[in-house]
Amino acid sequence: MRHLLLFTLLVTMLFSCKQKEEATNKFLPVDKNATKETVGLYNRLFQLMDKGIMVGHQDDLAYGHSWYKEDGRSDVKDATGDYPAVIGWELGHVEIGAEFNLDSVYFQDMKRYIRETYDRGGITTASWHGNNIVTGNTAWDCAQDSVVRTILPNGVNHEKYLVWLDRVAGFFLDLKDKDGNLIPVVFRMYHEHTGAWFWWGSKQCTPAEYKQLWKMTVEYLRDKKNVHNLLYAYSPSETENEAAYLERYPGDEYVDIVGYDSYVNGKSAEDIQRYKEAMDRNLKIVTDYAAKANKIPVIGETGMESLPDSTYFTGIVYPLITQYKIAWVLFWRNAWEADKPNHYYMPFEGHSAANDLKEFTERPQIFMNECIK
Ligand code: BMA
Repeated sequence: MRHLLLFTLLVTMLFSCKQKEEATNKFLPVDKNATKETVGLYNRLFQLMDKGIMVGHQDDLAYGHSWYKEDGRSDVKDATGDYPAVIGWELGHVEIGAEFNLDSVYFQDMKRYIRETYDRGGITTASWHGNNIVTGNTAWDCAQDSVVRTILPNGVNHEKYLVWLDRVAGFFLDLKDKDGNLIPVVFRMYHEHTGAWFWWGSKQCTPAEYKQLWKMTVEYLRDKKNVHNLLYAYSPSETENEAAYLERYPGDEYVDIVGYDSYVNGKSAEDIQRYKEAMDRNLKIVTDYAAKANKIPVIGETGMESLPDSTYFTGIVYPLITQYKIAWVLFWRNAWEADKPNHYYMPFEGHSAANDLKEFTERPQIFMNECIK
């Protein structure tokens, strides 16, 4: 009898452990060979999303308003006492083998910041303003409508572009934790493509070409370069409706996270009203689609430059985002460059919106790094 009881207990334990594992890793990313940590991150995002919304900030650890490279510093931490839960990085110029990115962040430093974030339980996402391969100019050189075509298989720049992707792959494959395991990252590539300001934009390539570019990139990184620590995020600029949102969508087989980018352009009441409407509309588009397709919805980029409205966080952002279930909202960078004194999207210590950000981050539904540890 005792043996039977013991046996039943063991079977129950085994069964419940299995159940737990299944429950935790219910969702599989587009990379079926994704590392355990990457699958873990994907599932963690689904779980976190049920509880609250994470705060993200671009380049948070590398520099801030009027400072550059001070270990442990963060404008957000100075203003609120904690690091953001999500930190965004920019890979632009990694493709040409540069030592530092287009905003002067050394890739070696970036890798260290990503490790620090991971050790703190935080989440990393990366954008990529890669150069225009035809002209050698920046991502914003969008005068031609044929750059993407030259990159696709059989295009004149295809082989050269694969070398660029090799370097992107090399960066991701060099992100290791202290035990040598790859650190998972959300790769938000070819973003704002419904606008026409990058060489991969809506006037620069056809929907079919854009989709091909996306698929080619995923397949090359995943299947040829064996990069298995990525979740792929699709993030157009704000759109009018689901059809427009999906016009260039490469398909559920190629996307893990669905987001959008939207900013307050200006500071008048009309500008703010327009932003509120665009945010609300796009939040609905991404959350509805994410629910249908089992994806993670996010706000890929947002903000109000210089924060002329000192109640932006509690007065504008909070009431909008808390009506929806999203994983995070990422605010754009606080430029360190002397010639960009007004280019910041998070308050720093002493800024008139600093208390508002603090109050926002202290609300139970809003998650900073400590909340997700
Ligand atoms: C833009 C601006 C630029 C920056 C670029 C890439 O929105 O912040 O100054 O170089 O993003 O990070």
